[in-house]
Amino acid sequence: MTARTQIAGLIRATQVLAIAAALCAPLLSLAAPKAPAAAKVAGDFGPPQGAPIKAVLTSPPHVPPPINRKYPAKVIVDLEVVEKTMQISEGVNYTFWTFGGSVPGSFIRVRQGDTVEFHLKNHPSSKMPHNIDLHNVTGPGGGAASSFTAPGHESQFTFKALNEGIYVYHCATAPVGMHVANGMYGLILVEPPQGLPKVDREYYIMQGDFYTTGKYREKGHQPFDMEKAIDEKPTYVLFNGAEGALTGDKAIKANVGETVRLFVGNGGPNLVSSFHVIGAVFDEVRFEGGSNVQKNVQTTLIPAGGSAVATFKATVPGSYVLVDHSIFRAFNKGALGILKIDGKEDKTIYSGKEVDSVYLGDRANPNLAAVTTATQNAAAGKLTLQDQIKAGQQLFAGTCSVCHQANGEGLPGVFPPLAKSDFLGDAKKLVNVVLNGLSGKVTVNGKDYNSVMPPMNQLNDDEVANILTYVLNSWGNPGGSVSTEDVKKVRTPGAKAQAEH
Ligand code: HEC
Ligand SMILES: [Cu+2]
Repeated sequence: MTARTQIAGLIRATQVLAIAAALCAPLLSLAAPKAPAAAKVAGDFGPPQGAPIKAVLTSPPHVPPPINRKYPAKVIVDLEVVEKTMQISEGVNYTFWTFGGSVPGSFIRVRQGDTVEFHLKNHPSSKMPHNIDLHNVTGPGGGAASSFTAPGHESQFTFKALNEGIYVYHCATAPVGMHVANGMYGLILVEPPQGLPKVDREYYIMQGDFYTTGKYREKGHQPFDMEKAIDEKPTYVLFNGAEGALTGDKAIKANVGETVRLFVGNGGPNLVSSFHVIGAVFDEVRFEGGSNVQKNVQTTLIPAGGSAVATFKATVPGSYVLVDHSIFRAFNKGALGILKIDGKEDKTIYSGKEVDSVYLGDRANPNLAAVTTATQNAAAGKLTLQDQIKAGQQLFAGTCSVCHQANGEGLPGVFPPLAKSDFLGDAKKLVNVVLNGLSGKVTVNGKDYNSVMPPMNQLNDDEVANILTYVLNSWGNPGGSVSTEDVKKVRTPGAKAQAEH
């Protein structure tokens, strides 16, 4: 340690002491009343009043209406666990375990001081027992200990909502990670007695990571992969349990001038989320779902098993992309949604001209139905050239078109053309370019290019085959087709070594 750092250390130590002394008095006086009493409004923690009320539960992205009640009540929550197969991505099915039939589970909204009588049912068709741990519950296991429920059974427990805030709930039945990874989480909002400030729109968004034995977008029914889950290597990172849950027709909406409140949770089980809306600043974030407000936030960190409330004003119309800013998750694992703001442009704030494709690529149009059709027909042994071309066209957009352009013309001196390219040779050579990339000098139609095409090996064999078939049959190219088998041979390391020798 040098003399200078020693002195700096000493100064820091004395500063800390001084600050501690200054803080001591107020800390002591704060410590006297118990936590709930600080936010207490007369009578709010007394016995429930009036007739029992049945809680309104909503599936994402919807949020139950504000409570607007002036007294604490007995609130009955009826939640049923259902194990069901749903689409996790276009043409990809997954067997989710759900609270209320959706991932994330039903949104629950109560008022601070309410006495909540919780009924957890487990559907008779379930294969597993389940329970619930609500992070706002003060008591062992957050309710988990009292709610273990076998298939076809129901359990009941009661808790008082002592703390206001937005809280995660989740299943806590062993193996806990597996239950959470299968979608068993949701949010419960405990409103303060006076309610939350009024806004125009409220939405419910929850991130989760998913682990399938097949690769990203590999079609068909995909089982859970325990090994990937333990290694924390998700195949999908998603908002609201499915790729496309918040894009296209399902985008969340607002109008210019409106205030939007997002209740954002992160179920995990493994990843923390760097939640961000591209092109917007959150005016306020209640970070970690707690009572403090941070203003003017670009990206808010949401821990696994944590939440946040982000509020902002819709000012400029257009499509705003919701992402986990750990950005490969957004573009290669699905963590992407859209908030569509309609209304009049305000040129003083933004000049206008919206180009979806800057960020979205093929995700601007989430409908990759032709890709699914091609995969299904291939499995059934009746894949046609037309199926391949149609699927390839959808995949080319946003994958290859970024560089080679939608019309295949490329960009002079930078990206060579694919339209009427004299480079397009046999299938093996083309597959090699896509899977392994290309660098160094190449001559296409008499012009030299000396640049780098990155490997596109994130595409699966079907996708590469369909894209290349589309390229071969477009823009006056000679035709022909590339099969999944052709791609498989080049991808297999042994085959590749052979091809190179
Ligand atoms: C990031 C930009 C980029 C993307 C994306 C890209 N390429 Fe390329 N591609 C290039 C560049 C640059 C070259 C020339 C490389 C060189 O100079 O060695 C090239 C060369 C090629 C060639 C050989 C030359 C020609 O024009 O015929 C083919 C075929 C090709 N790319 C196909 C594709 C296909 C199919 C996709 C989509 C799966 C794709 N590329 C995605 C940049 C890209
Ligand atoms: Cu469970």
